[in-house]
Amino acid sequence: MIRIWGRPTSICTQRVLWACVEAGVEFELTLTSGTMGPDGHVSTGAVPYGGVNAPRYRARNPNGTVPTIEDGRCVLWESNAIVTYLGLRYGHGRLVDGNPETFGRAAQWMSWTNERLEPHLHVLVMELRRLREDLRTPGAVEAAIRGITPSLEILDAHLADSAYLAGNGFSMGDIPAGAAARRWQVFAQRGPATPHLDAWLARLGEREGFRRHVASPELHV
Ligand SMILES: N[C@@H](CCC(=O)N[C@@H](CS)C(=O)NCC(=O)O)C(=O)O
Repeated sequence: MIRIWGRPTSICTQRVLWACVEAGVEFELTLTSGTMGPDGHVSTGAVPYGGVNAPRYRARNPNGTVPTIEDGRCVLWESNAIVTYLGLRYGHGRLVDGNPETFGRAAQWMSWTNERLEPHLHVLVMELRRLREDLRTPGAVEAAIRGITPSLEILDAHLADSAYLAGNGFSMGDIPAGAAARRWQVFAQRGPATPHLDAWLARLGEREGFRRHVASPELHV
């Protein structure tokens, strides 16, 4: 049993929860956040889950972000690092396949997701759902859609020739981008046609971890 601190609406936490299901790892989730609670974002007056400023939390994760995990004596933060750890420790044949090339390609798409997709998705979720209306920035949504479009096209072109991101089988590399693509799908008002990305998301939609922790639009508020 590992411990996870995070919140179900955090895309970084979703990666870890989904990876646990893939690897068959049992976990206990402690709801934790400095910015979001059951009723939404602090800017609207909602009360956050809290916990991130507690000295014991900061000792585990000095950034005060979520997620953080504890597995015995191993404490980790940074969701891609956690997914990688879960893959190497518990997910052989499910998240990693032992081939350095597949591993490298999976890691490549995981970093790429943080660089190319997440900043724009963060703007979309904040501007369309979370922030109090008078705090929103005119034009920010359009700029985020323009910003993310070339990367969605790169993803779509890659998936034209590859069933999954690191090859023909599912791997840890599909988790961050898959959760990001689902968030995009929930918020996409307009954007490029991405038939191969859509087909890949439909394949991911058949996976238990995705269904439980990523699929519902309520997890993207
Ligand atoms: N790169 C870090 C980002 C950590 C991060 O910024 N997490 C967000 C949620 S996705 C967070 O802590 N938000 C503030 C909060 O909920 O208190 C990771 O992947 O773990």
